[in-house]
Amino acid sequence: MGQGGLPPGQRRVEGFPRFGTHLSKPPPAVPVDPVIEVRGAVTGEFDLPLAELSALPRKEIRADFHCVAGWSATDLLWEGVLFETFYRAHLEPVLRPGATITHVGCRGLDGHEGALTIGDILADDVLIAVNLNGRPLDSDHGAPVRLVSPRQYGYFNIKHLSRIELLTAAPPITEGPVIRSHPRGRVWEEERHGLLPGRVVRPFYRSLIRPIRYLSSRGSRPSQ
Ligand SMILES: Nc1nc2c(c(=O)[nH]1)N[C@H]1C(S)=C(S)[C@@H](COP(=O)(O)O)O[C@H]1N2
Ligand SMILES: [Mo]
Repeated sequence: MGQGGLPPGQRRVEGFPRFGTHLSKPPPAVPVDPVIEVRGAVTGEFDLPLAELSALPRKEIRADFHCVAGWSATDLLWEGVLFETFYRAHLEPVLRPGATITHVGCRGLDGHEGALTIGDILADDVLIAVNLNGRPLDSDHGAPVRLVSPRQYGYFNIKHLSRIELLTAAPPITEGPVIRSHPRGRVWEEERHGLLPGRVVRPFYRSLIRPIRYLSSRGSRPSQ
């Protein structure tokens, strides 16, 4: 175990900074009638209005949040719909007959994306989160909704979730060998990197925290 009950190689930060591959780009505007685009191995692709989420039961999760670069925000309270509940209600009934889903590709309004294995995304603590600490998600943290998978590094916790693709095979690797994200990114296994042991890349990733935090805060929009 790492510092103070954190996963290996993680250090606690104060608060919950905006951080991401978006760097200093401001968060995307929330559409007037947001949808989740459902694509891939379904009988017919469709756009599901986010308003439909409110018909599903809500769940609260208290969890720490771990970025692969090495910072952790602790004791966050998320509220939303369990991804599994959403999957059973809206995706399972429309799967292409005979298709075996191995991964679910998720994408945000800003284009950030990642594919979780079906087992990881159906875990009992993975949410489509609507609220953070009792308030609607602000644009820094993923408005209108984001994926929250506390046992995986931040890069799988896709903000501004707007597209889901049901996949029958692992997606092709598009990153180069240096910054190669691990295909599962489980925090307790320290799966930081696709090719190198997590411990080895710690110092390099850690050196990215300050510049990325600085840039990300520059793009931050004051919350309403
Ligand atoms: N849409 C989107 N989601 C994203 C990112 C991003 O750039 N765009 N960055 C990821 C990374 S690397 C991290 S560490 C977390 C940071 O979440 P936060 O900004 O709410 O702290 O968001 C993740 N989800
Ligand atoms: Mo991250």
